[in-house]
Amino acid sequence: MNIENSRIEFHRALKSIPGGVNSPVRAFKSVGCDPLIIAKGKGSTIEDIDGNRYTDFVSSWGPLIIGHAHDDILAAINEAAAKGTSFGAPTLYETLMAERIIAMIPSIEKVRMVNSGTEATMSAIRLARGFTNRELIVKFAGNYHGHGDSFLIKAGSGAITLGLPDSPGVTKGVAADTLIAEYNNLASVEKLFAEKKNQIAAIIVEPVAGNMGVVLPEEGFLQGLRAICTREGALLIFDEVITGFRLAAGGAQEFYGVYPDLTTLGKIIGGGLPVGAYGGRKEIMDYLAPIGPVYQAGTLSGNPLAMAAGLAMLNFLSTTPGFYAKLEQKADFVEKGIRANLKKTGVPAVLNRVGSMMTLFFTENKQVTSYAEAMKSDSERYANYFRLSLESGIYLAPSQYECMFISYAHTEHDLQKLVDANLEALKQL
Ligand code: HOZ
Repeated sequence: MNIENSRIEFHRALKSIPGGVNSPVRAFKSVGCDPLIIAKGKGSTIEDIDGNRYTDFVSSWGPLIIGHAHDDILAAINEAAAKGTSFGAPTLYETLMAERIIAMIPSIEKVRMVNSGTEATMSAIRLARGFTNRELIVKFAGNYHGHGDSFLIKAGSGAITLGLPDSPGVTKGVAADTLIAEYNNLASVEKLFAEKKNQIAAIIVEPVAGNMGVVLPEEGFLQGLRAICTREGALLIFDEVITGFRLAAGGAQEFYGVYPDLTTLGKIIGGGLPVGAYGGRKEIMDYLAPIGPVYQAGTLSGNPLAMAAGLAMLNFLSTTPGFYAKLEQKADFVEKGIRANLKKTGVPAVLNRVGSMMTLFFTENKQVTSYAEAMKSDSERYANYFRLSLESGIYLAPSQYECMFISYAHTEHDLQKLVDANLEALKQL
């Protein structure tokens, strides 16, 4: 595989962009090679600037659930762009988007659009603090909620990939307001509430952890968080930036039947354009300015291009008959294939999957249900696996601690190619 142009261009970027990238995991640091510079994508395939083609299982880290450059999304963006790209004033697109989100996500009665998942989570905790008049938040080790200061404590995603779960630059004061509990461990949450009676504003959680690799909530975990919050007068925030519109039309909350007070959204909702949103119960959302005292704003919030792309995306998901059943079938095919390969080769690994998100953890452990278990994975082995997969034309997340996403655009041929490449790579590990 010739990747000379990618190499040259990455080294050029290193001179003008910190680490050569605008988001750390993209630098491929933990997989021991230089990143590919991507030229274009269509459907399930991406092409680098050397002309190499790969079947893409990163899907822009989640947003592209119907593949790259989908015709409906391109048409919607073009139509919106022709009318103007930003007004800093209300547009009809925003109301249509809000109405669509409210119709799809069960617990959302009102919603505010922002520009990224990070903005959504930062705003949601400010709102939770303002509404409850309490200061502390509980987050889970290995969960990732974007790069807001309050969340860069035992953070997942690029932060664990690069060994920076507690970032310098976060003040001691901010760090002290974030309490850390263990995912899938209700006792660790109860302990914090007992120690900090009437001081905790909210629990924020990825209902399915996707940023320490995929870790599923155990039976009763989400229900337990709901019960604790209700009992203690704290708000439950589901960070559905990854799971929203992915596990089901109504996200993880519909999938598991547990309903938070606030939900944060991003990724799929923008159809591949930068967007985020947070929403929830009316009485909480009406605590936001201009009708309430909690401030949050943004020049490009509700941007017409992003709204148009997102509406086209949500329209596709909700009008395509059997969309989620078909996605499940595709993901199930991959799961069965990889499990059979693991059996054949005897490589010790755990495959965690729910719906179209999964992670293959290289570990001697029998299960991965917690941050501690996820961290026991052999990331060197993953790096090797990643490079072997790339050689076979399969583009995976360049980190053991991210998800592999199956999209609606993946064909039977793509999925078989993935399973075959997986077998070849396992044999060579
Ligand atoms: N934080 C993202 C993955 N969970 C990575 C974003 C990117 O590098 O584009």
